[in-house]
Amino acid sequence: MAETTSINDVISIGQEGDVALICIDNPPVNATGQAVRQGLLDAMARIGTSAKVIAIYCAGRTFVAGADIKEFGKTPLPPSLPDVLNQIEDSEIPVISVIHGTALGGGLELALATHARVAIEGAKIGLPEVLLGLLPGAGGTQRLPRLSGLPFSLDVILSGRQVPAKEALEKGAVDRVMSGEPRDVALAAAQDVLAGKLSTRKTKDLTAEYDAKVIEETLAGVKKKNPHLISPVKCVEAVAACNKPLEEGLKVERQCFIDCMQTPQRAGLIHAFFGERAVSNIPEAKGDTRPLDKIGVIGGGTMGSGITTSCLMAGIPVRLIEVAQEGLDRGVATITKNLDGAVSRGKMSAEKRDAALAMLEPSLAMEDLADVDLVIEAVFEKMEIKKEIFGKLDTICKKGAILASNTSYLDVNKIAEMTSRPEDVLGLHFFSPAHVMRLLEIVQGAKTAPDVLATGFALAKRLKKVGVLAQVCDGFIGNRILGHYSKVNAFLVLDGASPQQVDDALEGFGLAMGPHKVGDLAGLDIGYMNRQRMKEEGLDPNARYGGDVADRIAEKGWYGRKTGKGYYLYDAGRSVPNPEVETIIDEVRAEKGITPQSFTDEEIVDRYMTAMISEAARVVEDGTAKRPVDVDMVFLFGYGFPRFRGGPLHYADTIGAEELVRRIEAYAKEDPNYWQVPELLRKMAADGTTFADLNKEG
Ligand code: 3H9
Repeated sequence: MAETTSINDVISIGQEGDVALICIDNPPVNATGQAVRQGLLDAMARIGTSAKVIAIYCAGRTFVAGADIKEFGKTPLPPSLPDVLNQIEDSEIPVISVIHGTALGGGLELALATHARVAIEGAKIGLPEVLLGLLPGAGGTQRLPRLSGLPFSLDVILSGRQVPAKEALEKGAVDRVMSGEPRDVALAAAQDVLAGKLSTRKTKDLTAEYDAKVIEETLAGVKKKNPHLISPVKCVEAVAACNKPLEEGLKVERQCFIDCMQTPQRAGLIHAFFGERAVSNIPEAKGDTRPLDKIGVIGGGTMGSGITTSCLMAGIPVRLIEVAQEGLDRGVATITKNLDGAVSRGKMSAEKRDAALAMLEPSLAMEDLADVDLVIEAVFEKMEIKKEIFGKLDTICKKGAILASNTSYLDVNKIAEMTSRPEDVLGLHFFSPAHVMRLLEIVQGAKTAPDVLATGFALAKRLKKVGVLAQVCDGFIGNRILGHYSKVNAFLVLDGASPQQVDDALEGFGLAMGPHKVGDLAGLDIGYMNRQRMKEEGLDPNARYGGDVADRIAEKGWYGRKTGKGYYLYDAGRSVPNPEVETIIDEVRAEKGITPQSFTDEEIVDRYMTAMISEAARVVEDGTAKRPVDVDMVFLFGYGFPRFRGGPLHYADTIGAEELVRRIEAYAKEDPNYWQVPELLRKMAADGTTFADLNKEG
């Protein structure tokens, strides 16, 4: 084998006869950081005219997965990626690229700037910049349409999806699919170039077929689908310049890229990208784990069935326990329906569904849990029932089995006390529908063993969920914060806003659905039952009770969508505000002597978000959440918080602690019991700390 020469820490070159091989080795994903960019230029210069063809390939698990996202938001260091790629494209010596793993973003753009592309079987290509609030900024919007046409390019750029090698070949984005190790394929393909068996050309010399109507329709569609997002519009704007000479098109692309880079949406989406990974990048998630070869689920209701579906989809056999045959049959039917839905949405094949169902063992006997590695209890939310079940599990389950409760609010320590092995007990709080929602709160009890906790994270990973560590308290991270800020909806309605105005204002902020619509969807009986529970447990005597309107609606049997009536009336897929709710609101206001005031949409959003941030700050302050980013991910993956805002505490930093304290103090003049400044926020306002700073410390 020929010798290799290091250009710098991440780039090396080798020569085999007339072929020069450039290897990028920048773990973990060969991102095009400054050293890669500079190294590529230096390698090209070093090779000079000593070779007749140059092949670029990567070491490690993947081809270049994009620009180095960690560099974004900092002062850019030269050379820029577009400059490097233009120089590669301008090379008089043909340059080819060999893709294995994923060629994403700047990685695919590098390949598009070379003169031919070879994908290794199993490789995928994509331009996922839009998912980070950006657009391909190193020629992707100009070169892909020249190779693969407008409709395919717009689809790839706007969806951010990963395209399999076979499809990429069909669309002309790659020229060949081969099998083998990247270096071997690079050498073989380069030799084919020399032998005239693989042709090369400069992408910039090709003309993109242009269709103004396609651009127009795509733009209209994008604005309708994502009215809040800036980058999809900028993507279309940049692609629309692909009929200009490359240099001009690249200038338009550059400007669009810079416009996106400066938006808070870019910062929010990149926070979400790293946050998703940061939540499990903690010592508690690492270390030894226990086996997860067979799982028991107790309860075949919506939650139990969803959890079972999720485990089966991940290939883990499940024993599902119910007390009565009817309940068990219902559970199996729900699981079958969930899996059928996954097939019809293209998430799994019919064969995989059949294999998943074959791994389900329904049973009426708790004793059948004797050999499972993990039990997830998902029964009715009553402490007495849970205690009874855990007492029984203690006598049935094998030594070392993990006993988990899917409780959404209750004290995991009290549940653990019912067993002789509290170290094996933890909370695994799934979100409905459990086979779809990606959040899993992993609740650490006072005595939970480290390997039990780490197994919770291992389970999240196997189920492709985002596991977030939470400590015990009423509602853990998410429901505790929800319990606090949802009162603001009620207060806003009591004080003068209509449920629809509150919903519209918050949808304008980016929530997929306003809180009253969510209530109608989830069932208004659930909130009602929870308020009754809170009453039984003794409310804060000074608290203003805002639940009267919601209570009266629920007491009429209007539970939302499932009864066709709630805050809205539902008929044949359409909904309109329920006029009878207006009457109820008027009655309650009159009884309480409230003179309605008017709120702007901005005031509604400010109050709602300030309430959410206040409780979120307390959750960080008392350690229920490890860091602000953990709260953010709970809201992105469990509560439909707009991803482009990064999460409530990332958003809080855009307002600033000082302003938040000022707002709370102003609202406190109306209701000093509800609006109280969290100590953490007061301290942050005084010393200028941000939640981002706390993430770094934590
Ligand atoms: C772009 O290219 C802009 C250009 O158009 C224009 C420029 C001018 N940078 O996900 P994983 C880290 S924008 C820095 O767990 P997997 C990640 O944080 C970019 N770091 O592995 C993690 O670190 P840690 C367009 C990155 O196998 C580690 O790598 N490209 C980057 O499940 C492993 O990641 C993208 O958006 C990066 N670009 O998935 C692709 N990517 O171990 C983004 C990853 O410390 N990346 N890291 O937690 C991905 O989609 C996935 O990481 C990938 C691998 C599919 C590649």
